[in-house]
Amino acid sequence: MRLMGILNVTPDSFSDGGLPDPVGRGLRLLDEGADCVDVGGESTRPGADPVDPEEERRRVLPVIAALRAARPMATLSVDTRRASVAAAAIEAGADLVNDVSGGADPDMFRVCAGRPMVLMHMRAEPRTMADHTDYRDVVAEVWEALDARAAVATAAGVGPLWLDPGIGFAKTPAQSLELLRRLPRRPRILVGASRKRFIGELTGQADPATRIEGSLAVALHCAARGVDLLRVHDVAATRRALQVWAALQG
Ligand code: HH2
Repeated sequence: MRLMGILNVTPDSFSDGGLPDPVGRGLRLLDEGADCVDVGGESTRPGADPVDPEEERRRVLPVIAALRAARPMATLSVDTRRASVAAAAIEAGADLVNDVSGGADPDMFRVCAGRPMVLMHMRAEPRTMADHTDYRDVVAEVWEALDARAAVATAAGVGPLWLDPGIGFAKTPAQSLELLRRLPRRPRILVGASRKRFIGELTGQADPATRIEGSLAVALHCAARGVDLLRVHDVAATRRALQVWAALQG
């Protein structure tokens, strides 16, 4: 399984906001075995207000450019919902776009044509998504919605695509668990569950930074389900847990 290391260049991300040295952290994630570093300039935690695109660009572009200069061969992604930010990030050296809105910006697929992309499922906006958790069958509806977005992206020439059920995005903790329990077996699934709230609810840990063991349990579950790409904060620990798990599989 491949790992996408999380690098938030934000003052307010739920677990790792306000990093003093984002470039140094990005380099460390690569040294720890991340296959890709995902640079984001907007917190999308439940209830978060949107960030002005100009400010988002100001946060992510220098970090992407510095990582690209230091590691010409590394794979870098930009975590953004805005086509203007995506275009500037690609110009600065990003290889792919990770879009938590699944390509809601009407210009996004044009910007991403000819490139790999991550499409994540959510409903509404981070600020309001906690009010949109009414599903008949969360697993069926999420994957149907993702397949529909993937068809539009493919028709626009975007690909290969990684599809992500959006753990915690317009999902209750119970729905996040259900999506993980019933992950489909298909190629190119990405899961981002690292340090998220459903883990804290299970273990009674309010502080996201302490939720590492629960995050590793999810990582091993995803490995057993054949998930291709895992988006994590704790790259070194996840890599070590997966090494032992892989050896146990023979
Ligand atoms: N989760 C977050 C952000 N981006 N992208 C994908 N593809 N999948 C996810 O599950 C996902 C994501 C939220 O986590 P984080 O970046 O750690 O926090 P914040 O949004 O507060 O910056």
